[in-house]
Amino acid sequence: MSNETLRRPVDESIGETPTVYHIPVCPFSQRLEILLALKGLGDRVAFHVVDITRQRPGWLLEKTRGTTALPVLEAGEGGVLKESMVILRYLEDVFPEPPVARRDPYRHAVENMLITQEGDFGAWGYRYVMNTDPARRDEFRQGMLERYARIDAFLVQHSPSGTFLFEDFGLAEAVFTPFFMRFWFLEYYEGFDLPRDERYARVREWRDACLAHPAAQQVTEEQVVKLYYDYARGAGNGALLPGRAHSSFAFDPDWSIRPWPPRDKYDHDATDEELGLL
Ligand code: GAZ
Repeated sequence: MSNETLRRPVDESIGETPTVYHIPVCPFSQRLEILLALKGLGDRVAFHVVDITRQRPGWLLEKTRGTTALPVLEAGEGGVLKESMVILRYLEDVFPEPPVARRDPYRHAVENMLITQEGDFGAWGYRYVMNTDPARRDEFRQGMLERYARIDAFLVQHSPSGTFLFEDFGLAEAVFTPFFMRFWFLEYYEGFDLPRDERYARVREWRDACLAHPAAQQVTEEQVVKLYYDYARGAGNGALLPGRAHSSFAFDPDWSIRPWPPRDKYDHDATDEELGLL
């Protein structure tokens, strides 16, 4: 696959097609894909894939004025928007039907309250998987459980009898589901899962329903586990580990033909060959 291909056909009749520049399997861009899938509008936005293991092309740095974090959206009029939550809300405004965010002001405020937890929740899970000190594993596990318990308490307060926060998969679900999927790497590399305990029962129900939703199937557990091997060894964002010539985020060979990486991240450095990267 070329690193600069449009992944979806763009409807040429729409002169002002917004374009998202993104890293495949990035949780922040999956939010946008989920929102568009929920609206049935996947073809109204072009997705342009950027290879995180290479230097950003100059034309992209020009658009972003030097920043490298993705996704960014180039709106039809040529303006550039950054930050996934900003882009998500922009797409909700541009394509209001069917609504994904709640229209009722109180309900919208409730979903926004839950969304305020996303940064801390995501960052903790990433710090956990990137930890390389076995002595700190329990601290990270406890911290992850506390964050799940906080979401549980929120759902028990605002949605005690529902599955989703409101009647269907909405904005909060689009925001959190990509993290629930990335956290498959915690199951695989850290043996972490939510204990079957009352304390996590409501958030478990929410998570499981989010994971199963048809609009949120852009990535698989196998893909996450294989691509995030280097993260599990402490190297994020396509960085190279010592002794390695290829990042586990490389596009080629495709993840689907590589073997599953070793689970024992603390006492084994897998080689490029072992990871099927040669
Ligand atoms: N706040 C931005 C948004 O759009 O919501 C974050 C975007 C972002 O971090 N994008 C990453 C990127 O483009 C890819 S996804 N990085 C390349 C660059 O040059 O900046 C998440 C973490 C974390 C580490 C990595 C990631 C991640 O914590 O998924 O916490 C949530 C990066 C240590």
